[in-house]
Amino acid sequence: MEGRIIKGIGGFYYVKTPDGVCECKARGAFRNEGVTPLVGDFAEVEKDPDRPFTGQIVKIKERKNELLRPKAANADAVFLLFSSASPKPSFEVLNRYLAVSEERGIPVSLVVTKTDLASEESISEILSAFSGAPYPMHFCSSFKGEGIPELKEALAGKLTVFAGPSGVGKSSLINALLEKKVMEVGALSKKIERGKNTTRHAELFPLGEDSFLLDTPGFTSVDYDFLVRENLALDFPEFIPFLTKCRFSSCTHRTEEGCEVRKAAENGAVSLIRYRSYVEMLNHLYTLRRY
Ligand SMILES: Nc1nc2c(ncn2[C@@H]2O[C@H](COP(=O)(O)OP(=O)(O)O)[C@@H](O)[C@H]2O)c(=O)[nH]1
Ligand SMILES: [Mg+2]
Ligand SMILES: [Zn+2]
Repeated sequence: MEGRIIKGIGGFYYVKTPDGVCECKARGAFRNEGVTPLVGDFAEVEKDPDRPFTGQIVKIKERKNELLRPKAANADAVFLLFSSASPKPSFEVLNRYLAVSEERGIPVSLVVTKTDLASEESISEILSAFSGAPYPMHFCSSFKGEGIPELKEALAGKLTVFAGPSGVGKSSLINALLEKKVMEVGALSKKIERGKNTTRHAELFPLGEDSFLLDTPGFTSVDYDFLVRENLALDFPEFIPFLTKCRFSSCTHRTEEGCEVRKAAENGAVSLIRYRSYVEMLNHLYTLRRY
């Protein structure tokens, strides 16, 4: 029988099958082959004929992607959460995350949280920061329930990763969507996290039949040193129509004369904030040694 691994703890894997969740061990052969089952894996399960809801994982289907923090497989989408206030967004960090996501090939949607705290000014700042960027944007408040039904629709049929800086409300939003408290909320980052789910181990939370939510620990920085500087402009998809129009084919889109990307940023065709993030990232990549 086929199912999906939704949790792994202490050598046991919990596989959601059409018959219910099955507690499984991985077949010994996996360990010899160096394959560790991951949350999100599609698995073939052999049920134990003598004990209901227990079995063995005998096969893992090929993965379309793998995530590291936490370890998980086969994500269909990322929700990149940030708040308009408390904490204020760092567009720099968000743009780094978006550029890295372009390389991973997992589609990202932006989710602005805590709209109950938002001023009109902060919302228009966010809209202008991402104007022209091809990422769907949602607005929500877990406290007020605003935007929750629309998010449920956007999540349908997918495994969605909830990512974003600490304290933006990832765990709160998952609780609001599931209408029960599955995640611990609040300032737990400094303490030793134990007990209830505190975003340390990976666990998929089913939302209805075919949607799954995965919480992740908050990030404060994004490592992008592995990005190739010649390709960086492609990781800002809204720049692409301008790239071939620059005067010089070797244009890095910084200070060169006749740069159409810079011109687009100056006249508002692309976001100036996004453009500045690009320049800063590229300057950083040029400071790295290449071997
Ligand atoms: N005003 C307001 N506060 C929220 C909302 N969602 C979460 N918070 C608060 O923001 C803090 C961080 O929430 P949490 O879900 O733990 O964020 P995480 O670190 O991203 O998982 C907590 O104090 C929450 O009570 C919201 O919609 N509105
Ligand atoms: Mg959390
Ligand atoms: Zn250029």
